[in-house]
Amino acid sequence: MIDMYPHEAASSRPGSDPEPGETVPELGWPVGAVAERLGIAAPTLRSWDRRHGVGPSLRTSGNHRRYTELDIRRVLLMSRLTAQGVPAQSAADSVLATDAATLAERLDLDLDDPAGHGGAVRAAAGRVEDDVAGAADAADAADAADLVDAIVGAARSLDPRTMALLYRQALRRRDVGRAWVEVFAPALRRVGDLWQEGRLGVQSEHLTSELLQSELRAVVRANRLRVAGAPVVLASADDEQHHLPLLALEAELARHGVASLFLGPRVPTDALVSALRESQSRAVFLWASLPRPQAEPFWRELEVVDWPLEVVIGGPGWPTGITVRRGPVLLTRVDDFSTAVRVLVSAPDAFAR
Ligand code: B12
Repeated sequence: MIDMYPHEAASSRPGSDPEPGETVPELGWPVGAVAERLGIAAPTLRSWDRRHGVGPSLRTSGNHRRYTELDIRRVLLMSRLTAQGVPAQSAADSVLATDAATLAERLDLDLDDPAGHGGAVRAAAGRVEDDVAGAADAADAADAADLVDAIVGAARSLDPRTMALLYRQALRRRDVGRAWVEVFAPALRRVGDLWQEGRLGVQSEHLTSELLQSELRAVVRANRLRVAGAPVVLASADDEQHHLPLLALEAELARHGVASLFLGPRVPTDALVSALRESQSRAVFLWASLPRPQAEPFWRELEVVDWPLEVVIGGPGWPTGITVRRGPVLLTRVDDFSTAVRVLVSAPDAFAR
């Protein structure tokens, strides 16, 4: 069982039988105890209560806050959502609209393993869970390395539940950009290398990427209402099947309030240009993992573009030395995730009114 409340066993809690000599809080948990238990600063807890209504349902006669177990679970969900980049008020709306049973589901409290299997990978996930709940920021680097190891382990043993939990762990303490750079991309590269060396089957690679897609899409969904303005079009180059970096970008752009038109892989180049025109997009990002020809067909298609358009290319497949500067089209090559985000976020919205 992965213990979502690592301090719980050592502490007394309302409604449970006290150990001899234990002091049971009479009404519920005071804010300081909740802060310590969940690793969330007390001022943050007070602010979530005051400003967003996610707080204790009880007060002492002296008007001090007292949290029940259910309140604490709500706070935990609030902290996960905000860590994924959901604005506090939207997170609070979602938390307050969730009933107790669904809350338990959303917190993955049912991660019991009655068959007792899962072995080393599940143990690794448990360790990571404990670390994440209790450790300080300084532990992040080690934590990221543990997560990568555990994700690769879950890929090898085709264990989707553990893998989904690990992805969520990564997103709980980091925004999606950091989670991509520190955890997801390194794990993908390891999985790719192991596949190339013949030490892991392609089914593991599929599982790793399919589950990651659904977690990244959850971040996009959670931020959907924040985005506005002319979109950034996200696509993979021509017949390129790899598109996970586009999903990570879509999620991170959404956190910045930038709209995306996610077209994914295998978009015919003429259809891509039509989409650019119809959506009056401010920029297009093209991903290539596999080698692209120097004479990229898409460059020719761009000749019809007569509005200011930033074309950003990324991924190891692009040859060096590409320059395209045709009228209003500006082509930029980026080598890492954060530069891609910076360039796309600052692309001028020529159609803004
Ligand atoms: C997941 C995956 C798949 C999935 C794709 C699912 C999906 N929805 O995307 C599936 C299983 C479908 C797949 C298929 C194939 N794959 Co594949 N796949 C991968 C894997 C594991 C991750 C891909 C990925 O997202 N990479 C993105 C990041 C994590 O990695 P990166 O590009 O190396 O990152 C560098 C930079 O790009 C930068 N960076 C990282 N993130 C970001 C983000 C942004 C925005 C920017 C700008 C930069 C940046 O940092 C890194 C440099 O320090 C890679 C391994 C790998 N190393 O990429 C293999 C890999 C790309 N695949 C490979 C191959 C060969 C294939 C297939 C041809 C296999 C086959 N025979 O069918 C097919 C491709 C078919 C096609 N027409 O496209 C090879 C490519 C080798 C090559 N250079 O030619 C790789 C490298 C595996 C390997 N080690 O050999 N694959």
